[in-house]
Amino acid sequence: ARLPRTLTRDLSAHDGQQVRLQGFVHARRDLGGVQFVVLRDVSGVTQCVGSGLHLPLAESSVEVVGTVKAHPKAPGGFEVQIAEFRVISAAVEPPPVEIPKMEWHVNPETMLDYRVVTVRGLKERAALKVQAELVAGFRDHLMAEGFTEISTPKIVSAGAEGGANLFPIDYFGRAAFLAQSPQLYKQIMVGVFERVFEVAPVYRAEEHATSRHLNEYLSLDVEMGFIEDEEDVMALENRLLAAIMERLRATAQAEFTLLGATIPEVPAHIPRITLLDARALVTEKYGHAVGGKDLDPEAERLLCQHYAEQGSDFVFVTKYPRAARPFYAHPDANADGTPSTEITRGFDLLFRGIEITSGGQRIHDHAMLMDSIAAYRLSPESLAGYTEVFKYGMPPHGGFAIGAERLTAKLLGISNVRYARAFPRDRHRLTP
Ligand code: AMO
Repeated sequence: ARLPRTLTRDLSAHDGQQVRLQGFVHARRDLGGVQFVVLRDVSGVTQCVGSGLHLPLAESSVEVVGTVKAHPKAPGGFEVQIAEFRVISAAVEPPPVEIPKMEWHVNPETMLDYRVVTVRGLKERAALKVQAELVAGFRDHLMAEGFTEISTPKIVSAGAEGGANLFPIDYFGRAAFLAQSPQLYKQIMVGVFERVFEVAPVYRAEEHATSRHLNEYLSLDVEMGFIEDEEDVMALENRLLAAIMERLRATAQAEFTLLGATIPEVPAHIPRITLLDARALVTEKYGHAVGGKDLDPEAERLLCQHYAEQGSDFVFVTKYPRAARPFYAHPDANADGTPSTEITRGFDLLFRGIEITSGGQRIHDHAMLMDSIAAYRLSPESLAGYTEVFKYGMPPHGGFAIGAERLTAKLLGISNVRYARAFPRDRHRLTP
């Protein structure tokens, strides 16, 4: 009978036994009388030694049958002495980059040009593995809290986050756009399932090249009905992040170790500060004059530095002004209970120096929504398909979206969000 396949990470359980491994030729060395093959499978790498072998090119896929021997100097502490060696699928030419020798972020453009191969690198794939576990943790926790996964259109007739940054497309002769956010649809689906989430790419026609912007990114979206106010939404995100980090501790510790990163503690109560107080704090404490109506990237960095000194990698910035939020943001209440014309119940979450989330309570009252659309000078006709549902008993609701690549990059200390995506799209990059 054929030996079942063993993964390289399980070799310690087979010391002295014969195993069958399959994987890729990560590295190879031919010393004449003896040949070394470092075999890479999904779980790691292991050194295999044999003699009289004709080694195939690097990145060929191969099968090894051999005996496991403890070997303190080998990666993983074990080596496999090859009895049978078979090429499953031979590489037809040497890879453009030597995968084991490539340095993280050295010559990033070349690495991205050859991404179909460089993405096989141990660190490259570790970042994607962490993201996969993070997404699984997101799903699991939300489902445990009674959320239902939805799937909303990525080809849409109007923008959700304002007119800028939209990619126009030709939809059988009609004007259409790639979705910037599932915002309006996830709100509509609150009327169906009350609590919903979506994991899907969204599209932003950002023209500027920064280390934090992609033109296509994975948006982790949440929307929850029957809330009291945005505090319920922040509390949910706090629990969700704690659950995600717990999952990463259980499933991705090896990837964090490989990348020299640590999984953060999520405080039981993430600190909150209003936007106005945050702007004042960075000005008073760090002498940084904040431009615009929001926080600029330097202000985000300084605010996070302040909270890191107090032991939190996370901070919620709350009570955003209306001028810095889209039309659907719910106004905050004045002291007398009337709706504020200035301040919303919108918040951002900052993590290790950067915004990873926007969220807040949304307008659910039909008349208030129509007034807001008028105040923002948007076309009620283009939003009619969305506003319709607010005639039918929409409950108070709110939610948020996490940018998956930003969270992954910051978790792992990766300097550019492009390396937190298998095949990033930026202004100049449409392939691979
Ligand atoms: P916002 O536009 O702030 O909010 O986006 C939410 C989060 O998505 C991430 N993000 C990006 N990541 C990579 N590249 C980009 N170009 C990019 N733009 C945004 C960030 C950001 O915090 N509908 C609201 C969310 C909500 O209120 O539920 C929205 O889309 O991490």
